[in-house]
Amino acid sequence: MTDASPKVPFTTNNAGIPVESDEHSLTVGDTGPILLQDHYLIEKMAQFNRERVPERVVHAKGSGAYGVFEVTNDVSQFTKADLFQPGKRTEMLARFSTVAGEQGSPDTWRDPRGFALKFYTEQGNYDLVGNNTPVFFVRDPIKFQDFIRSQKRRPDSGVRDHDMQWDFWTLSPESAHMVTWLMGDRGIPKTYRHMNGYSSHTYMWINGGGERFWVKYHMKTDQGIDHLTQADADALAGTDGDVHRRDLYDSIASGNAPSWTMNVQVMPFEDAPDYRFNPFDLTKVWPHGDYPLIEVGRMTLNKNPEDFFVHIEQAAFEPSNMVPGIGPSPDKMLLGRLFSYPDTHRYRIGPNYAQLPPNRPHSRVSSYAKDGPMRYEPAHVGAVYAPNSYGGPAADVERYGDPAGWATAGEMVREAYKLHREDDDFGQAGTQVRQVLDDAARDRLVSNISGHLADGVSRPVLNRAIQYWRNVDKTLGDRVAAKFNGG
Ligand code: HDE
Repeated sequence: MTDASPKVPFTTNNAGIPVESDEHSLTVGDTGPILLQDHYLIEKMAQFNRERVPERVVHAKGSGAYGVFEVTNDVSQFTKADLFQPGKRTEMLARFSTVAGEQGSPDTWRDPRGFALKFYTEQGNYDLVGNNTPVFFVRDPIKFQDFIRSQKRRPDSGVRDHDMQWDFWTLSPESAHMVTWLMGDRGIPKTYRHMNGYSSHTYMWINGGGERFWVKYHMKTDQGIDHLTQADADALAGTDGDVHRRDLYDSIASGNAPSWTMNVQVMPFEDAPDYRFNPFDLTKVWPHGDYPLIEVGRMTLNKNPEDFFVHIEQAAFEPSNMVPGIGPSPDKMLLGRLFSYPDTHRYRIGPNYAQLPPNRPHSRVSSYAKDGPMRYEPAHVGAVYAPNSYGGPAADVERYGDPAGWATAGEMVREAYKLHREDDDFGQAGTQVRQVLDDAARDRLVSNISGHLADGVSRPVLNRAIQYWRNVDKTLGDRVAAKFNGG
């Protein structure tokens, strides 16, 4: 006698075999011992114990959706990338996220937001894995791990600690520009739909004639930028920790598809060496007066994932997924990321993660990779080695031999970037405070900074933080100091 009523299908086990009951284990008599032969009971318990994959070590809490990218402007003079050619329409996946919080953390904590895009192009997946800020806290990947640990939990108490955060930031002055963004309105977007996305890094574009350009991407929300105040965010953290996840899902479900306009700033290849800032320093922006925005296209998210775990928890974004016409730049942080993302995916979801639904290309895959856990798509390449005389694929050096690189030479050193004439750690942060923010936004910035500093930051670190803000902008620093009896 199954539990299924006539109107629903009957339950099976994982092998597709109809099961007798989801209510009662198999026992001797109604009070007797449970029988080892109740393999369905065992399957249910064993499967349950293995439902978790390790969460992302950063960006664990997030949400995503599928959509489409449509080119709206001809940028073929700058890139031969297929997805950016006039008239092109490319399916895509986006995932938005916070950074420091674990999977169960509130959507409304003050934090940068991940803005990860995967374009299923005709030449393989192109992944643009950015944030909702155009800069980042550090400029060398060797410091990233330390930075993240300062934002997470103390090793002794296991709780987060503002003293750790400010200790790291005030000892790493290159963080000042990003911390100014973080402590401002962009640090808590109203929803994932009301924030911009940025490549942050500089990338290379190569056109059909082999000419190279440096570019920075800007994904400007068509919903308009909007934020939550610290007080509203704190309240929501207690009453609705998934508010951003729910908003994105419900908006798309109700047909209110959010969209973003993709723009790029384009720097001629030869401008880089003598530009006033180091154009590859991730803590710097390129003023739009130097290199204005050029529209490329529009991304619209219009399809919710059928299954959150399958499509979003297992989504694997990697900056190393760059298609012909797009390449890296000398940005040390980007080069570090080219290793880290595939490495984290192999660890988190297995070596064949690229075959999972959100990650599998929509174009032909002809790689010689084979076997390994959970592999289910054969290689279809006719031989298991290259070169071979059995019709297996061969790299087309003629068409794809350009390594999208740049000339380089020098001794092996461990040192900071050589400074360009306007490079420093506080200048662009100060410009943002004085020229980009209005009075109300500056007031909120002072309030957010001092509120964050007032929560558990020790006096020596607090003193350094006040000087850090005075270095950004003297008036701002004095206003913060005044909140602590003049500093
Ligand atoms: Fe990440 N970052 N990151 N990051 N990052 C990860 O990969 C890393 C950085 C960003 O929705 C991890 O899949 C290094 C900058 C996003 O699935 C990991 C460095 C920017 C996401 C990783 C950085 C980002 C991640 C952890 C310094 C914006 C979520 C889980 C060199 C330009 C993607 C994972 C998603 C995730 C490494 C810094 C954005 C550990 C080594 C800068 C949006 O591989």
